[in-house]
Amino acid sequence: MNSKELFAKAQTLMPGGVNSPLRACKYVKSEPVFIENAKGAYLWDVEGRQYIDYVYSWGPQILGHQDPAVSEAAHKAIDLGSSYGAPCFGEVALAEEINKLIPSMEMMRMVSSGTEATMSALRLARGYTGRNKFIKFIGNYHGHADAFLAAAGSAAATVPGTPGVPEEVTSHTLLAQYNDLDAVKAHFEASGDDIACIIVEPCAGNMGLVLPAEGFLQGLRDLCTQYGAVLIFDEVITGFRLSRGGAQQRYGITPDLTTLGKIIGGGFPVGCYGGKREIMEHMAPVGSVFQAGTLSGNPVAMAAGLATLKRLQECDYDALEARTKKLTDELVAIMKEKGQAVSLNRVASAFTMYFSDKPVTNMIESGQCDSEAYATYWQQMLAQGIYLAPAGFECAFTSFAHTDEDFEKTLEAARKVEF
Ligand code: KE4
Repeated sequence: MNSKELFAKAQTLMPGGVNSPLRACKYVKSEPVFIENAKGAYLWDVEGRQYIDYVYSWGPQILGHQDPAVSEAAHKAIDLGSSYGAPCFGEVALAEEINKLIPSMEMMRMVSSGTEATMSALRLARGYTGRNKFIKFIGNYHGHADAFLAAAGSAAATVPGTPGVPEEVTSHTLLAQYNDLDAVKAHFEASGDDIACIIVEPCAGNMGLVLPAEGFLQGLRDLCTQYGAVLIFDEVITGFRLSRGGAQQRYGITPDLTTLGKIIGGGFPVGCYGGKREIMEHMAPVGSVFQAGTLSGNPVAMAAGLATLKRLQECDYDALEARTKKLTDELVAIMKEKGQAVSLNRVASAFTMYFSDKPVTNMIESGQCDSEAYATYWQQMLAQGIYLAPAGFECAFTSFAHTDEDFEKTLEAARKVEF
């Protein structure tokens, strides 16, 4: 069956024909292509068409698809069994490697998704402080746990509200615009002694890429310290993407808890939350805050994640960042030659090109971008074999598998886009 036929059948079996809303390509007024396999920087669809990938499974495949060391580790692990439901070496090895690369994570727990990581971190912060309220930022997406579905980003940014989440649940969710430190201060002045935590994407990736303003993260750190609230960095995207130590290493701010996902699974379902030992020891079975998971610490996922982190220590982040900057600078120049007003946010190997003549520093400005222009751009780039995120509220990612020739082909395709 071709993609069209598969999509028609999929829609009779799954809502929207997908297992995650973004993949339905509604934002770009298109139907999805069904992928058959992937290798390095490339995807092939079920009709054999090749694409240069800039989605990389929404971030995990920073090494490129089927990195030999990661594949070998996963194959070796699966030959020893797929899941034990008991402690195994891989859990200890991956936790040790994460602790080495992110020292603030003195103690941690593996789960099976970023959502599990953030929902557990929130529960822990509430259990540790005995407080209920928490602060999140409009346009930040922390997965789909109820409490976070208030002005969330990513796919949630494209659906009006979220039926099914009781008002009582989100009544404890305090909102502020990203980069608006005064709004955060106001929340603490009003409810400081009932605010358990701030959860923040230290570099936002779910309203498109939005960088933290100078002093923003330090301001959050200081406020949490002042009011005894827990600072949670949601590094599901930024972890091992912005640097080998994530955003907290790049920006030099130490959170109390960190959540991870995506890259640490090497393409397998893994999430992780961790941080100060004193806080983490409130988790069962040591403490009384409960969280559990059948496949937490899955041995195959642990092996793939560990192989990924080991390989990343051989990779040149600065070189990839420089190459990504060169690509995006040229992309912007091409769009401007076409008379398209674009502004681009980039950090390390992640970027978003907004169809807007204004800088994008929060969700208000992101929402004012030209979504029609993005849909046109996306459709024509896909037709030329360039696979971009099918939504304007996402990041594009480069990988260590991208070659200069891939970037040149991407620019060539952009030159041919007609608006
Ligand atoms: P998962 O539950 O999807 O593994 O992770 C949730 C999550 C948590 N925190 C951040 C900062 C995230 O970006 C995510 C998930 N990211 C989206 C894309 N931006 C996943 C893709 C999708 O929903 O299909």
